[in-house]
Amino acid sequence: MNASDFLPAQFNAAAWFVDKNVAEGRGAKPAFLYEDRTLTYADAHELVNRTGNALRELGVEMEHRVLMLCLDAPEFIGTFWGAIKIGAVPVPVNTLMRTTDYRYFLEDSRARVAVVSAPLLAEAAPALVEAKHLKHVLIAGGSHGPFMSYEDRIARASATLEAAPTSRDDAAFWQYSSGSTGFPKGAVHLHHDMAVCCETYGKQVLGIQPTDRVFSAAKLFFAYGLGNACFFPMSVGAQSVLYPHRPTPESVFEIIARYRPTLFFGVPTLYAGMLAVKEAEARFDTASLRLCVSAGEALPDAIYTRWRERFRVEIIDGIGTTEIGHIFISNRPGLARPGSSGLPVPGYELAIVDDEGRSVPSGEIGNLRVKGDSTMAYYWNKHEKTKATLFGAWIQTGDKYYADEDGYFWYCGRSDDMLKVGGIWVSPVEVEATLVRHPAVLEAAVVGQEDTDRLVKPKAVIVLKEPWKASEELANELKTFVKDKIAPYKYPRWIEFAGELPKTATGKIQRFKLRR
Ligand code: 3UK
Repeated sequence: MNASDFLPAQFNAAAWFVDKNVAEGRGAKPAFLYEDRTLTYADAHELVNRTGNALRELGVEMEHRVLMLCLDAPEFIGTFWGAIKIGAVPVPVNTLMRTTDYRYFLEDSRARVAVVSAPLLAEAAPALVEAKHLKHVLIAGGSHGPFMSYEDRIARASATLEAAPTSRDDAAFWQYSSGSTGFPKGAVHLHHDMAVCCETYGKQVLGIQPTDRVFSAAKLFFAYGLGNACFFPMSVGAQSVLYPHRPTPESVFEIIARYRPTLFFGVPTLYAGMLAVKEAEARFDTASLRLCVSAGEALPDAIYTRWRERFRVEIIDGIGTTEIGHIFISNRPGLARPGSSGLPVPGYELAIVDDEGRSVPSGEIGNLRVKGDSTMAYYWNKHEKTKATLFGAWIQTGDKYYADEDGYFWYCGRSDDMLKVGGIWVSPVEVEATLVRHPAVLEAAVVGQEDTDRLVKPKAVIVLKEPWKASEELANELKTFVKDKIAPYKYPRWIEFAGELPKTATGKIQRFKLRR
């Protein structure tokens, strides 16, 4: 499926996802349920227009980037679509990161304006103050310190705004994706990409309807959360529950019981945590759910089976990537093969190739390649990484897969050393580099190890300097050390001490030997 088959050449994604709901008479329908407020589609439309105008008044023009460090809250919706509507390019970034990460995102994107949710200001402020290209900062939902208030600026801005005459192939938004080495790469997505995801996965797998109400534990800044809680529901005028806090198993059950969503989106680690809540099926009413979705890492079949037994609803596992925008291989309700990623999503073509790009015989493991029109155009300012990832209309995901005789796809690991931990990337190289900053550590190697739920978490193997001695205390100190220095979810859950690390003749750590 190509966007050119169903979208006009002049196309603005905000007009399609926001304005259309109002134009087609759904203005009075609830769009977002946030804390104790309800935003109707008319409210969302007004918020988007006001934000677009406010950004323009601050000098944002077509193609300028707007960095978003936003919680799942109205300012995310207003800024994301408001920027797109004026032809600018919102760049929502991970809210769990550190000041140094934000420094990089601001520098790499050259954002003119940043919109930041107030609770995230403490971590972001030093980076916001220093950023060379940044002209203005808007702070939403609380005290704004030396910066401007988002609410004040949008209150003063006009509520009417015409969509900029963008092309369906203009850049619409970026999302950063981490790799095992080097800095995160900005995946440049075009105005047509989200519409393609809706025509494919949204319609044909979720079968999302105007009567659906969704809740995504995965946040809007992830590609997974953005589809789940924003563009899929908006594509049909459905409702979405926005939760700005950390999704713990208990809080997620409470939201489900309180808001009664029909669709729920989680990651395997969260499903495992929810299954560990004793008597959850008696304490919380989950009867509203018609379907649950898992992505981010492979869903172990035991979690699929236990969830269905206890909550009487299916979890369908599917694989998506930031670069492709959303899910392109997925199980189908009633046809799931537990442990597999499922069948190709209509609209995407799949291939499994060897390292030279030749198809492997069926049933054999190889590199996954995907062809689909929601794929990013390129990585911003990363030409070599773009060439190593895109092959004409095809993209290589970095995953090893095989397809069985019935066409189901089975995940067999990564071709790099990257780990997916609770659905979020962790680079072993970054954790190792952090560990060696501790005075006791001579060398460190980080590898993935499965926990009791068969989900991968980082483990560190450490060689100590003289005269440091291995101890439980030192292990705990090292874990805390990592948590304090980089995004806390990256810390090693286990520390092992060793006399030496396995290395190649050239001195490269052989992580695969430590995995065995
Ligand atoms: C891994 C999976 C096995 C795989 C994502 C849904 O996770 C998303 O995007 P990211 O860019 O990571 C992509 C990588 O994560 N992965 C994701 N889902 C699965 N591995 N089974 C799965 N079900 O390595 C892939 O290359 O963070 C998920 C929708 C949109 C997304 N961006």
